Amino acid sequence: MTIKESLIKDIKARQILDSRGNPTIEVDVQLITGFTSGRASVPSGASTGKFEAVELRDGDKSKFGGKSVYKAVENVNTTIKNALTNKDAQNQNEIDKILINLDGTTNKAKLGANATLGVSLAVARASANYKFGPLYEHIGNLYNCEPQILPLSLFNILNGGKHADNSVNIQEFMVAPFKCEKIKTFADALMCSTEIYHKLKAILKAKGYSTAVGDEGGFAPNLKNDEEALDLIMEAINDAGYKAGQEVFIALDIASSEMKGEAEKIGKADGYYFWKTDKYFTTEEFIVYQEKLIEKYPIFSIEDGLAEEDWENWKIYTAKLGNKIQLVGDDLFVTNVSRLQKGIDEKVANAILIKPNQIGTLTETLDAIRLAKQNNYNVVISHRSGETDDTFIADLAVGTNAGQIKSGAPCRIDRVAKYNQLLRIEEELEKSSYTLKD
Ligand code: 2PG
Ligand code: MG
Repeated sequence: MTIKESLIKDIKARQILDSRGNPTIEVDVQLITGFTSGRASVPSGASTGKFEAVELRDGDKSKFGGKSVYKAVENVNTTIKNALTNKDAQNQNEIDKILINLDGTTNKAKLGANATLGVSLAVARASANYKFGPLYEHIGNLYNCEPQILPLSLFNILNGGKHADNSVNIQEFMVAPFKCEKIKTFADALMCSTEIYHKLKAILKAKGYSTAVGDEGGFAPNLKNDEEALDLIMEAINDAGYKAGQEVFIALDIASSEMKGEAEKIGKADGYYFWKTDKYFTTEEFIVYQEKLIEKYPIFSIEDGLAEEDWENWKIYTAKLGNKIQLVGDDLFVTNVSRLQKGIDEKVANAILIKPNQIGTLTETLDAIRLAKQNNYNVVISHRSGETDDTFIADLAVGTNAGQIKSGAPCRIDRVAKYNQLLRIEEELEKSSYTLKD
């Protein structure tokens, strides 16, 4: 009998650090065949959704302030390793099923979604390496499509909310270079975003504002209000020689579950609160506020415009704005097919943010992408605010022809590692197109 060479021989996890200096998990999967292995590490959020799968942390205040992940590492090195040894890495479905069953909870609370995802992604890498092919191609096989779309990229150039210690409430201000005469490829889009980024830096400097950056590499100045951030971005787009609203559009992640939480803290059962500038909105006012922003600025996408449990208002909000712009559910859907299905059934949002660590396995991530696409919801693959040097999401975006990605600023290696990987993929693909729109 010959032994199949793609069987898993060994799995080893370790604790490493993420971009915020917090511990996270890295996993190596070794196959029977000589030198074939795969490595993956897991990112971590700051503005995490209530319904995300569980990120297992030790909670021992004497180590990394309670943030160590030794238990998740141990779960990989014992329970998971025992269950997956001699299983075929090429069968991602079966591997992920074993992980899901081994955990046995609906939110990966037992083993930790950080443990399961690290293994799941490392298996996919080992399998791609086994075939001597690129990861995006392997993902294309799993997803059943031919990878050829480089994603429309949402570059985060100004940080606020829980990602920066400044006066800006909205969490992410992003620029999206659309396909046009000047921007034909992902490489062009990356150049465009860096040019805008550097112009923004010069503008901030000239106004005497700070040019220090937040968690995702965007600038984090203290501004008069959130609209000033949009004014400065408009100026930067213009200074860089691009036409806002024709060549470059703006995307926001309001991350409004945070504003809902802050409203509750000041005793309001309804509404949203900009806690940094002490401005309270009723839900109705908050929707009107966003409508006005859309009228005034070339905003094409708003993520988490309302909070994760505000389903009834989300319906009204989607009915009002859903035919004008892209409305992305992040905390709302948490890469979870049940929550996405509820959104589809109730006509809530029209796009989903995909973060593999919100759900805990690659197969479940692909299921969420598939369900979204089947129902004409746009798909935005996303990093987390705490990142590693792992570039898996770049391959995931192309491997599923997802259409969009956000990976932070065109600055700081934890962010640009993904964009640099997209450059390599674009160079490698014989047939490729930047974005779905021509
Ligand atoms: C988000 C993300 C990534 P975090 O809200 O979309 O930008 O932030 O990882 O902190 O949840
Ligand atoms: Mg978000």
